[in-house]
Amino acid sequence: MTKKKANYGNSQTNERKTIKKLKRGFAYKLFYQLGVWTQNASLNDYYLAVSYTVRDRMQQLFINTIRAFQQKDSKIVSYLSAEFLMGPHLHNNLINLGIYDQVAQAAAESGLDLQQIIDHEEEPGLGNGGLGRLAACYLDSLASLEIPAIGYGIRYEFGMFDQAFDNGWQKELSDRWLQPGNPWEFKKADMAVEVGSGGYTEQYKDDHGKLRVRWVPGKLVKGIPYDTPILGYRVNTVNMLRLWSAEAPKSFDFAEFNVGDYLGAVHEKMLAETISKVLYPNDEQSHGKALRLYQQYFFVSCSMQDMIRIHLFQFENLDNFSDKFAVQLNDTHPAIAVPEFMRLLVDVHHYDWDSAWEIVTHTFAYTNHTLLPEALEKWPVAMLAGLLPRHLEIIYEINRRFLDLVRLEYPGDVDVVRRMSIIDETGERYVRMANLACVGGHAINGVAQLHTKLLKEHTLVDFHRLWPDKLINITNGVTPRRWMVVSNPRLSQLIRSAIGEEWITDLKKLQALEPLAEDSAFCEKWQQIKFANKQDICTMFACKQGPNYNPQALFDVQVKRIHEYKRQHLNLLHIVTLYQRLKNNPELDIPPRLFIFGGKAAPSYFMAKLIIKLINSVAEVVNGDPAVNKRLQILFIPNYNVQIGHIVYPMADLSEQISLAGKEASGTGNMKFAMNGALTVGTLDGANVEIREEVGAENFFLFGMNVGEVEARRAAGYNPQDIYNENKELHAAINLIATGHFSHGDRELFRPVIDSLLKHDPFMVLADYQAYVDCQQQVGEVFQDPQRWTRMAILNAARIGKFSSDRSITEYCRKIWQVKPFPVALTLQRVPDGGIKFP
Ligand code: NTF
Repeated sequence: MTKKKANYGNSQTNERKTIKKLKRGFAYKLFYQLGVWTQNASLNDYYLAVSYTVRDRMQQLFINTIRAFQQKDSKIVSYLSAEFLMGPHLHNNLINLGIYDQVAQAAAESGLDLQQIIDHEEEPGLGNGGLGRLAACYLDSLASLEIPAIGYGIRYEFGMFDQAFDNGWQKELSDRWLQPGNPWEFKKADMAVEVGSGGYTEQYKDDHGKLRVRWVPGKLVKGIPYDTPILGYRVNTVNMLRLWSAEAPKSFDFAEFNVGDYLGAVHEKMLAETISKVLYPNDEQSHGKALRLYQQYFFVSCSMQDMIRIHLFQFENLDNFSDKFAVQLNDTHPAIAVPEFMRLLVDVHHYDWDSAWEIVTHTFAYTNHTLLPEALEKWPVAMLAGLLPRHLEIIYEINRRFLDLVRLEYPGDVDVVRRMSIIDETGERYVRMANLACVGGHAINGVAQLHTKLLKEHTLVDFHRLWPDKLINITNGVTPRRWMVVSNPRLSQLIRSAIGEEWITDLKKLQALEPLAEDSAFCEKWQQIKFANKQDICTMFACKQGPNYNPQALFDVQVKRIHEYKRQHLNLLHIVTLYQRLKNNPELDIPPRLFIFGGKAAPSYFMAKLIIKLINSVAEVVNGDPAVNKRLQILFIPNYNVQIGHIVYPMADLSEQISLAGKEASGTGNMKFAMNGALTVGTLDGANVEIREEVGAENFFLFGMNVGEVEARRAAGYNPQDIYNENKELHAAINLIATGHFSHGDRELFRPVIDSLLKHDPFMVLADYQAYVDCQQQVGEVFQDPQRWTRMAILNAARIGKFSSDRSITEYCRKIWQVKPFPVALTLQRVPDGGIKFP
C-alpha cells in the first residue's frame, strides 16, 4: 500500500514535469518556429505548435528505429501503394504515444481546447477509399507489431477532392491539405533520386566487351522524399511513410531565361511538378491516362532506387536483396516495379537475366483488391513504348520466357497462352498489369475468403491452375487504435473498465465481453454510450428542414464510395417503400429511422452522381413532409472522409453492407461498424461472410442471393422488368421516382437510373429488393426490443477480434514476407547539451 502510494506520488511529479515541458514546448514552437505570439496566433498556429511539440517527442524513437533498420539482420517490409488514406495524425499519435491526457491538460492550462485543435487538422486524403485506407491501417499495425516497414507512395499536392452539394448535386472542390502547413513530414532534399521518361534504348559494349542495353531517357525529373513518422502503439518502433514529390531537375532553363523566355524557362518545371500534383479520383475504374501511368512509374522507380541505396549501404551487392526487403504491391498500380527492378538489376547493376529474375520474383508479392473487370488495369502498348521504351522491351522478354513455360505446361493449348499472356492481343495491344504482377512475384493474395475463392475460380483461374500454391487468402483487417480508441473514447473507456486494455493490441481479448451481454448494468451503460454518440451527431448536423434529428431513432448508415455495385439505390428503394407505407398508413408501427449516407462519386461516373442527386432529392421531400418526418429522416453527410468516419462508426445502430454478392472484394467499413457495436444488414459478399461466421448468424441480418444464386439467375436470363411488374410495392416505389415526385415533377431527371434498373439492372437490385425489405422489417422489430438489440450489439463487438489489422499483418509476415518483429531497444540518443561534434 505504502509502495503503491509512493509510486503514485512519483508518477504524479513526473506527470507535472511532463505537463510543464509540454506547455513550454507549445510556447517555444509558437514563438521560434511559427514566429507568432499569443495575441496574434490563429487556431492553425496553435494546431501547428501543439503538433510540432508532439512530433518532437516522436523524433527520438524515429531516429532510433531508422538506426535499427540499418542493422544487417533486420528485414524491412516495403509497402508500395499509390494511395495512403492516413486520416488526421495528431489524435492518433497522442494515443499511440500514450500522452493524450498530459497534452490535453497542458493545452487546457495554456488556455487551449485540445479537441478543437484536433478537429482543426486538415486530413491528408491521399486515397480514394478502401484500398488506401487499408494501407494506412496496415502501417499502423506494422509499427505496433514492431515490424520494420516503409510505406512508399506519392505526395499528391491535391488529394481526394472535397465534396459539396449544390442543389443536391455533387460538386468537387480541390483539396488543399498542404496549405495550412504539414507538421508531420520531413523533406529530405538530399535524398532525391532521378527518374527518366521517353527517349530510346541502345546497345553498347561495356568495359569487358560485353554487349549491353541501356535506356537513354528523353527527360528526367527529380523525386524528393517526404518522410512521415508512423508510430506504433506504445512501442519504440516508429516506421516511415516515404512519399515522393516530383520536381524539375533544374528549376530554370537559363539559356531560355537569358533570351527573355521566362515562361518557357519555367515550363519544364511546371510539367515536372504535374506528376505528383493530383490524385486520380477513381476507384474501381481504370482510365488509361498517360499521366497516371507515369505517376505509377515515378513513385515506383524512386522507391526501388531508394531500397537499393539502403541495401548497398550495408551490403556489397544486391545478391541478398530479397533477404533484406519484402516488397508488397498494393494492387497493380505499382506493378511496373517488376520491369523497373529488372532494368535496375540488368542494365544498371549488370546482373544476368536469370539471376536478376530470381531476385525480383523473390522480392515481390501482389495483393488483388477487386473483382470488377473494369478495374483491371491495362496500358496500351503504344503508350508504354513512348513513355517507358526499355520497360516495354523487358516486359516482352518476361512474357516470352513466361509463355514458353505455359506452352510447356499445356502443349497445343493456344487459348491458355492467349489468356495468360502479359500482352493482350485481342485488338489494340495492351499490357495486362495483373498478369505482370502475378508472374513477377512469389505470392498473390485476395483480401477475403470469398474474394480469394472467386479469384481462383474466375479472374485468376489460369494462374491458380499453373501455380496452385501461389494464390492465398489474407482477409483484410482494420486498426482498433484508430477505429475504437481514437474515434470512440466513450466505448473504449467502458470496455477498459470492464476487461482491461489488452484488447487494444490483441483484439481477440474482446471475447471477455461476451458474458457482459447478459449483465443488465453493463448493457445499460452500453446503451447510454450509443445514445450519447448519436446525440453528438444530431447536434453536429442539426436539420435545416423538418424537425431535428432524433437520437432515439434507429441510425441506419451506409458510408462508402458511391457505386452501383454497392447498391445505395437499393437502400433508397427501401426508404421510398417505407415512405409510401407511412403515407398510406400513418398508424404503422415501425421504429423511427434516421438514414445516413456518406460517400463520394468519381467525378466522371455519371450514374453514381445521379444516385447522389436522387438521395438528396428524396431527403428533401421526406425531411420536409410533416406527415412522415418524425419517423423517417435522411441525412447525407457531405465530404465523407476519415475524419467523418471517426464520428460515424461510433453512432451507428445498423451497418449497410448490401453489395451484390460476388462484387465487393472485402469491405472494411463492415468491420469498423461491428467493432463499434452496430449490427449488419448484409449480403453474403466480401468479408461479410466471415463477419457473420464470427459474430454468429443469429446476430447478423442476412438477405439476398449468394454468388451461386446470382450466377444461376443470370444464366436463366434475368429480366428485371418481370419483377417490377409483379411486385406491387416495388412498382409503386419506382413509379414515384419516375413520375417526378422527388424532382418537382421532372420525369426526365432520374430516368437514367430507372431505365438502368428496369432494362439491365446489372447489379440485380430488383432481384434482391423483396428479401432486403423483408429483412429490414425484421431489423425494425428487433430494434423495438432494446435489450435484445443491445445483447446482439455487444456480441458483435466481442467477437470481432479476427478483423484487427494486427491479425492480417501477422499473416502477411508469416505467409508472404517471412519477417519477424524486430523490437527497437530504447537507447536514448539525446541531443548533447554541449552541442554536436560532426564527424
Ligand atoms: C477495394 N478496392 C475493394 O473494393 C474493397 O472491397 C476492399 O475492402 C478494399 O479494396 C481493400 O482491400 C479498391 O479500392 C480498388 F481500387 F482496388 F478498386
